[in-house]
Amino acid sequence: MYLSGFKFMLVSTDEYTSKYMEDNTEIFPEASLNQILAKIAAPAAKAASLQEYVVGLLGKLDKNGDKVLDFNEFTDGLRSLGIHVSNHEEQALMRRFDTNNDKRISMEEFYNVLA
Ligand SMILES: [Ca+2]
Ligand SMILES: [Ca+2]
Repeated sequence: MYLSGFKFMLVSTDEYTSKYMEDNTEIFPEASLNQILAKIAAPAAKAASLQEYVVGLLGKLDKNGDKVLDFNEFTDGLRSLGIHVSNHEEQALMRRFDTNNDKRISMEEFYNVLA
């Protein structure tokens, strides 16, 4: 009886811990994500319009010229903007931008998140 009770407690602690971490990863990056988005959008203030800034920026970041950003182009682009983020934040940002979930960020998707 004691042993099975002990085992049960371990299982529930693990479940509690992973649930807690899941909840936390949802809450923690959200605030920092918005800060990163603000940094990405900041230079738009110097451009004629946000649209012009996004077109110019994606032109620079789109290394293979297919008019969309893949994950590597996106993360290299963040670094070239001087924005340093964790792997976790890169993933979260990619999910935020890639609204149709095709693993590519189109100009429209990029614009809509910053607008
Ligand atoms: Ca590309
Ligand atoms: Ca997409």
